[in-house]
Amino acid sequence: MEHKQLKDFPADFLWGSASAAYQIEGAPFEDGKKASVWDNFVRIPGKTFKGTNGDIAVDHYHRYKEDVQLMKAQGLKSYRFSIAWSRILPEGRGEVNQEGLKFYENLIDDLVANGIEPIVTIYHWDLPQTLQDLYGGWESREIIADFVNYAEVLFKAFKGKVKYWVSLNEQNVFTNQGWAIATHPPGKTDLKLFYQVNHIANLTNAAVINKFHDMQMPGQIGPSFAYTPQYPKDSDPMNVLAAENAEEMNAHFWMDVYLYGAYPTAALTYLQENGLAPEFAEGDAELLKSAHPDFLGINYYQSATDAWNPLDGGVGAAEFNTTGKKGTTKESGVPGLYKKINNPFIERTNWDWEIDPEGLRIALRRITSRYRIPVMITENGLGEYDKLEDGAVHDDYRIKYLESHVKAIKEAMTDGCQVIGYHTWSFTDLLSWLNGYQKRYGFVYVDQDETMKGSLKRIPKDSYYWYQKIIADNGGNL
Ligand code: BGP
Repeated sequence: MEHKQLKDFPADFLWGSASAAYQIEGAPFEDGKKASVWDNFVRIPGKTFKGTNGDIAVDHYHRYKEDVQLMKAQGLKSYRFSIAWSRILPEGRGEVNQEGLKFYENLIDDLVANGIEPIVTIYHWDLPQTLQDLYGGWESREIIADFVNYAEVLFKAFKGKVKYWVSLNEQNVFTNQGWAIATHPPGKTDLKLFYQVNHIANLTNAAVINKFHDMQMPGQIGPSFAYTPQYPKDSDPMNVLAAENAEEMNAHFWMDVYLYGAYPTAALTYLQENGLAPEFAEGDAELLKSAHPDFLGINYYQSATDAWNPLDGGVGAAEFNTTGKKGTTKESGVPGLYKKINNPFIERTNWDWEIDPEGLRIALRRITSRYRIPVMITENGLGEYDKLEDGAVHDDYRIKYLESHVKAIKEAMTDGCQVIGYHTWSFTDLLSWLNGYQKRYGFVYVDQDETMKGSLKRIPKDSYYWYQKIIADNGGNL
């Protein structure tokens, strides 16, 4: 659709930015916190880029006040951050660690006092190690009760102060990387287990959403899904089918469960045929159907393009580009379903992530057509090498990226999509799980190098000032 005029953003639009506990806080064992699975996984040689870890991260735990002041000065309306489960319940269950709770209470109070809406992610991947050891973490249904109990502690503590809650961050990413391709903890490659773990995560997500609604919490809750809309290589019907397969297996497979409480038909048939389908216990189907998120969080970074990939001689899985060398990503796919190819119409980052603002509009349109639910963009951003020159970072490439994506949202909203907020990834520079500190996303540069040394000084980049203006104009001046 081409519009003669684009709609204005609503006055209460949440212009925000985001982060996650492990990637910014540091202080992994302070004030009673115990290890999460990430505290240990990063110490396995070869798992992260140059062995980087979050021991210091960007020291947000000690510098949160300074960070909030930078947010305020920028004019941020909302800030999405996650809570580290093992700060609240060091062993995942049992007694609440009041000092851990206090840290987040202070942060939330500081945000509210400075006019910034706190948006809390309950789970951004840092599972308490004790629960992993005790029953295999997400591999056991025991996690459902433990997770709901942990969330209830947060709901009670922050009722009325926090209005927006994200249940699970990128369930599709942490289950896939943890149990299918071994790049996240617990580092397994077992497809059958991956689908079972994911099923348990679905049940957990449903249970926590129900808990929130049963407690009549003021506000809204929803999961954040990493959505990569799929395109066919061309109009060859086999390539169109390949893209349908990829969309079904990688998108509907999660979003249908969140919004309809059931797995999509073709995906489930495929899993059953291959002996991979999740096992349903009594009551599972009802639980999934009973939960209704208030909004859908979307983390959008890129689109993907697919071609047919035959069972016989097709391309299989490949490693990600964690080197930051453009063009080094190998072809990958699932034989019998699809293979991912380079889209010749789209630019790529140095990590081979496709830069496609139109893809965000397409994503929002598809969600609106299929699910008719308000969307909160919970992540969007550009990871690049940034250079500090004479005390400044001229990240015009990031401004270009973000501006084109904000415009795509405006167009989607003019098409009729309901979008309640936009959160860039990330506010300050932070630890990229697998790519260390060299792949930077922030509005605020942090003096910290790959050896995890540096003054940790905060320096606003050019993009910081660009967003300041966007917020002040309510996105009017694109
Ligand atoms: C998302 C995660 C974030 C963040 C981002 C950038 O998948 O939710 O935590 O890491 O991706 O990814 P990366 O650091 O791999 O570039």
